[in-house]
This record gives sequence, C-alpha cells and structure tokens, in this order.
Amino acid sequence: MKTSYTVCGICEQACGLKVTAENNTVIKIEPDKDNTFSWRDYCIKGAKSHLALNHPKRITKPMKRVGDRYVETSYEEAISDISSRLNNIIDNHGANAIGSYTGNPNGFNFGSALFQAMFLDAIGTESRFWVGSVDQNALHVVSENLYGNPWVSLQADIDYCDYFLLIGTNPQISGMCWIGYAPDGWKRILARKDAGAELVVVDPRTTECAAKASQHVAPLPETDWALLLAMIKIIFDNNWDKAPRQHLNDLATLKSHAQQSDLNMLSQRCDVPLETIHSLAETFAKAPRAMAIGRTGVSQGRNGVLALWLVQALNLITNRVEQEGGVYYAVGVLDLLAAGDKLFPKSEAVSRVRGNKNVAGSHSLAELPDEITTPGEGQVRALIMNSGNPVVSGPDGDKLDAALSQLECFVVIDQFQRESHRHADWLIPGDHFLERTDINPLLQSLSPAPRAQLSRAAVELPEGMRYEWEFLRDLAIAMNKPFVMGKQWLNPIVKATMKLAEWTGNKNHGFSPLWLSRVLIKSGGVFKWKDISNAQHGVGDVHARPTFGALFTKLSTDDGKVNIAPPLFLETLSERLKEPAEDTATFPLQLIGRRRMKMMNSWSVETSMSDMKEKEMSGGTIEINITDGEKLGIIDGQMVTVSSATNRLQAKAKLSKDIRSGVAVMEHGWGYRTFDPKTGEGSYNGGVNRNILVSNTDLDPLSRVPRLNGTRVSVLGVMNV
Ligand SMILES: Nc1nc2c(c(=O)[nH]1)N[C@H]1C(S)=C(S)[C@@H](COP(=O)(O)OP(=O)(O)OC[C@H]3O[C@@H](n4cnc5c(=O)[nH]c(N)nc54)[C@H](O)[C@@H]3O)O[C@H]1N2
Ligand SMILES: Nc1nc2c(c(=O)[nH]1)N[C@H]1C(S)=C(S)[C@@H](COP(=O)(O)OP(=O)(O)OC[C@H]3O[C@@H](n4cnc5c(=O)[nH]c(N)nc54)[C@H](O)[C@@H]3O)O[C@H]1N2
Ligand code: SF4
Ligand SMILES: [Mo]
Repeated sequence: MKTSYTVCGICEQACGLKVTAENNTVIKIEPDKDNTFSWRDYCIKGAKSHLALNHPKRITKPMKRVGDRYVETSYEEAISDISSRLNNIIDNHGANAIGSYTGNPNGFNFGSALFQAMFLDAIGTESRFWVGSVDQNALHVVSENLYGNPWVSLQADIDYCDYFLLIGTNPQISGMCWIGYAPDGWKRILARKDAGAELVVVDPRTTECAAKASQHVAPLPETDWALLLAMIKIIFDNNWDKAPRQHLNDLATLKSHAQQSDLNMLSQRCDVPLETIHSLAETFAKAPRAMAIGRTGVSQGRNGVLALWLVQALNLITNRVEQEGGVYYAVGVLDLLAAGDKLFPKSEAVSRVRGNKNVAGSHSLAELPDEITTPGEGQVRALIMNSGNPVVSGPDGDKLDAALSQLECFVVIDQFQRESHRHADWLIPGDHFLERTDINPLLQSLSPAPRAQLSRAAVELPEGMRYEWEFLRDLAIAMNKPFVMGKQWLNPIVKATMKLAEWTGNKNHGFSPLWLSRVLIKSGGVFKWKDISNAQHGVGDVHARPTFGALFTKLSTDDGKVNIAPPLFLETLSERLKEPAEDTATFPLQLIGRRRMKMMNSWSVETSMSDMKEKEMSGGTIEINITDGEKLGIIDGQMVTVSSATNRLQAKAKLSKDIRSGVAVMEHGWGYRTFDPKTGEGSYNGGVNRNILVSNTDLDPLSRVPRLNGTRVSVLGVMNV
C-alpha cells in the first residue's frame, strides 16, 4: 500500500489529493485534508480520475495508422517516421507549415507545456493555435492593453469583500477559478453573504449561483458591456467615482465617452431596466469594499473584450483594484509581471489567411481550418494536437474535422482517441497527472498568496511509455533542431542527460521539466527548493494577507500607468453603439452554455461520467424559456431542429422558467465518439455536439473568440420542418 499526496490536474481548483495505490494501481482518491490550500473543492471528477489509467481504450504505446485502424509500434519507429515527415515538410514548405493545437489539460501538465513550447521554438513555427481562443483570450487582450502584459490576472480578496458582482460565471459548478486560484472560493463567498455581504449575479439563466444570490440580473447575452457602460456613466454622472488617478492614463477620455452614451439605449440593449442599473451602480460604488468579476460567460461572446475591459474599468474607477476586499495582483512563487517577456516572449506573428495578430502567442482556433485548407506558402500541412478535442469544444466542428482530414501528417498526443483525432496518422500516449511527479510554477504563481507544492506520482507510467515531455524532446533531437534556447550545440548535452537518466532509471535526472522548474523557483527567490521537496502537502501560508499595491508598481506599460481607455477598445465600442440591433426574425434566440459537476468540458466519459445513466445525459437537450416556447409553438419534450447560419442539429426541447426570454441553453462536450484505436470502433457519449452551430468567422473582433455564448439560432418543432 502506498500513499501519495498530489494536486488534482483537472481544473484550477487544484485540490490536494491523497491517493492510495496497491501494486501500481490506484484504489482510492480522497481529499488531502492536510493540504491547507485547497482540498475543500474536491469533487467527483478528481475522485474518479484514476479510472482513465487502466482503461481498455487508453493509448499507452505509440500507434500508427494502418487503413482505418491503428497498430502499436515503438517510440523509435514513431519518432523516426514523424521526424522525417516533419523535416521534409519544413525543407519544402518552411517551418510555418507545421502547426500545433494545444488544449486545456496541457495547462496543467507543466512538462508537456514547456517542452511543447520549446519544440515549437526549436522548429521555428509561428502556426500555433490554442484553447485560450475559445476560453480566456479576451482577458489577455484586456490585460495587454491596460497593463502592458497579457498574462496579468487579478485575484479576488474574497474574505474581506462586502459586495460581489459576478458576471458570466457559475462557480458553484465550475469553481471560483479562472486564470487564478480561489480555493474554496464559492463557499467563502456564501459565508460572506451570510455575514451580510451583497451577492449580485449577472447571468441570462437562473443558475445554481443566481438562485443563491441577493440579486439576480438577467441581461441578454453579449450585452454586458452595455450594462457596465451604463453603470460607469451613472457613477461618473453622480460623482461616485474615486479612481486612483495617479495610476491611470486617459481617465478623462473614458469619462467623456461614458457620459456621452445614452442610458435608455444601453438599457434597451441589455434589456435590464434603467432603475435596476441605477441601483446596481449606486450600491456597487457606495459599498465599503467590492469587486466585479467577469468570466467565460462574457469572454466567449462577440463582445468579450469590451465587457472584460469595462469590468476592470468599473473596478478601477471605484477604487477596487489593489484594495482590501477587491482584486489584486498576487506575487506568487514566481512574479509573472516581473518575469515579463523573459518568460513569455512577445510574438508579432500574424495569421496568414485572415491577417490577425496573435493573442498571447497563439492564433485563434477559429482560423485553423482555413490555415489548413488554403493553399500558399505557410499552409499548415502537419499538425501536432496535444490534449485537445477542438472538433467538439471549438466552433464549427464539422469544418475543422474536414480540414483535419487533409493534413499530410497529423500527430495526436492524448490519453484517448476522440472525435478530433479520427484522422490522426499517429497517436502518441498522453501521461496522466497521477503518474507525474512535478510542480507547475506558472500555475502556482496564480495563487492568492505565495504557495508551491510538488505533486508526487501515485503510480508509474505504463511499461515502456514515455512522458509527453520526453517524446517532444526526443522528436526535436531526432529532427536535429536546436531544442534548448535555439542553441544547436546544446543538443549533445541534452542527449548525454538522456543517457544519464537511462542509467540511473530516474527520468528527472538531467534536463527535465522538474529540473527547469527548480531553476525557475530558485530564481523567484520566494521558497527554498529543499523546503518544497521536503513538504508532502505544499508550502506557503494560504491565509497570509496580500501586500496590496503590487500591480501599480510593476506595470509593463510605456509610462508605468494603467491605460484605462485604449483607443482600440473605444473604436470598437463606438461601432457597437452605432450598430443596429441584430436581426431576430430569422434567428430569434441566442444559444448559451452550461457546465455540469461531473463533466470537464468534453472529456470525463471514462471517469466521473462512466456510470452515468443515459437519462441523466442532457447533451441532446435545448432549454428555452416557457413563453418563447409557446410563441414558437413548441411543447416540452418535443424534438426540434436547431439552426444557425452555420449548421443545424436536432435536440429535445425543455421549456424552463429559469432562462430569460430570447435565450436557449445547450451543454457542450457531447455527441462525439471515443475510439478503440485497435478496432477502429467508436462509441458515442450521447447527445449532440452543439458547437457545430457556432460560426468560425463571426468572432469578437478584438480577441477572435467565437460566439460559444451568444450564437443566434432558430428552433422549429420537427413536425414543422
Ligand atoms: N459551447 C461551449 N464550448 C466550450 C466551452 C463552453 O463553455 N461552451 N468552454 C470552452 C473552454 S472554457 C475550454 S477550456 C475548451 C476546452 O477545449 P479543449 O481543451 O480543446 O478540449 P477538451 O474537451 O478539454 O479535451 C481535452 C482533451 O485532453 C485530453 N487529456 C486530458 N488530460 C490529458 C493529459 O494529461 N495529457 C494529454 N495529452 N491529454 C489529456 C482528453 O482526453 C481530451 O481529449 O472548451 C471550450 N468549449
Ligand atoms: N464541473 C466543471 N467545472 C469546470 C469546467 C467544466 O467543464 N466542468 N470547466 C473549467 C474551465 S476549462 C473553465 S474555463 C471554467 C469556467 O468557469 P465559468 O467562467 O464560471 O463558466 P460557467 O460555469 O460556464 O459559467 C458561465 C456562465 O455565464 C453565463 N452566460 C452565458 N452567456 C452570458 C452572457 O452573455 N453574459 C453573462 N453575464 N452571462 C452569460 C452562463 O449562463 C453561465 O452560467 O470552469 C472550469 N470548471
Ligand atoms: S476536478 Fe474536482 S477535485 Fe479536481 S481540482 Fe477540480 S474541483 Fe478539485
Ligand atoms: Mo476553460
């Protein structure tokens, strides 16, 4: 019997786990109650995560495509074939012909993320695509423009807050985390509410959180910017603002733009009564300590950047940034702002077909199909897809699927072969967090107070399997590309450390991600490596009070001040203000999403969802407001055709009073197959893939995030079609 302490690698709640294993098999996963940081969010996804380990469909050896099935081969064969194919493509078409897509779980796998970035640097490609473009890119654009660094993410001082304004987030299900940690955050918010704090939830649906709020405001989707702009105008008009002027540029510009706007028009846009907006503005501005938080509900729409900008502007003008009970920049095990360009070199890459500048180093997933199918120099001919399922989780999956079928060389790194991987030439095994001894200094830097934990592997890798980072390193070396810092002469040293690791039987001996983490953590100077490696449950005092003010002393803008009114945002705002209302005749409803506790985006089929009964699966359901249903002649339980300008599908209608009118709700992550690569057979996880309805050209012009929350649809009873 072996007990190991680790950090759950599924979501940013980063729960401490106590894992019991016997004969290299996990038999129990419990919360690690000695981990003071975060065990209270522990959920079924973590508890059952080990079911993926020995799953019969798991990929544990490199698999080569032969016809419509795959055969297991050796790493040597895989690396030799892939390296020569990729080198051929680079020689004939240039490095940008090699593309990559990196999905969400890669953010929790430091070794793979780091070595994948090094691999892509080594081959010199700019054709990088990542999941941020269906998730958080709006925040990166806002941070880059306001603070000069796309990676600035402000943390919440929950226990001291008197007024929470939560916009487009449902933390009871999703956890109170997003590019940052807030251990036990939702329960701590509820505790503040019990102690008298106001909790306002802004969401088109009466979510689990909205139902517990002191006030629920339900605007139309993608109109939060109008609600926020109106609040800001009312605050300025009434002189309730108390902005820290010494830290801000262009406050007067923001003020004049806000004051020129028409409150009645803004109230109509978001469909929230003016009296409600007025009272929100007044109570927020006058609350002793307050914070506004905006998350994926707003970032995954066409106005994500505008909304998240105005969230920050609201916080700034009411002096909620770097204040007790507000939001603040937390210096963690690394100081991400100070590290700036050294850790995250700025990229000037512009996408080839649509000519868009990258966001945080990557292009938008929405642009990937065109990059694969449009001939010309730099056309993406090979792709490495690491921990992603973008045909299901991204926009216009059908179009992406068709494009992926055209690739000359398609390499997938994953634990399972899912819908997005059906055209893969090679399947490379993905490691599981329960098999990794690692530390993620980048993610851990987003703690509310300095904190670090070395996660211990509970079990060993399946026999003969390599870590993802080993595969990426070995591939770069086989391709004869300069793997470390662009220096070809370092390759023999890397090779020597590989030999050393082989002799000692310890993969971390030598040039490994763990070694690099150690160097990074040492350079941060906050913790001693010895203390981290001696601790089983992590180091750092989570309850330590932050020293407020760090953000304003570390800004990466030209003059060290916050640009509160970037011209680019003002221009887009003016366009939105002039824009006529969208055509609601053809597509009367806007489709938004929801998450469920047991499911992590599209990938819990083998674990927390494994014993789920068919009737519990609702991925084939579209929920609409009862009155809308009556108007459209749809009855509860009826099959309907849901159409958008992009595609159509069939689903079962559920009429609900929990959704405001003009809105429809469908979960994402359904309607796809997980294959058994050996037989080529795929089993569906139920429901339908609602993201096929989402356009990959109708995007937020500033972040290039598609309208996963906001796509216009029509719903017609099947009999009427
Ligand atoms: N309509 C709608 N669509 C959405 C969203 C929404 O709210 N509404 N949410 C969006 C958000 S927030 C996100 S983050 C994206 C997610 O989008 P993606 O990251 O592209 O997709 P996932 O569905 O998370 O699939 C992750 C894949 O990683 C694999 N995997 C898991 N762990 C590991 C590992 O350790 N190593 C390797 N190699 N593979 C691993 C899984 O098997 C799975 O195939 O979806 C987005 N899509
Ligand atoms: N159980 C579970 N937990 C998860 C995940 C999961 O898939 N399952 N995914 C993880 C990931 S990758 C992420 S990024 C986070 C996301 O965490 P959150 O950002 O909290 O995401 P959601 O829970 O989807 O909440 C988004 C809310 O926005 C609302 N919404 C939709 N459109 C609009 C709009 O236009 N305006 C406003 N104001 N609201 C709108 C939706 O109704 C929904 O309630 O969750 C993480 N945690
Ligand atoms: S999946 Fe569950 S157990 Fe794992 S980190 Fe997230 S909340 Fe915690
Ligand atoms: Mo996400």
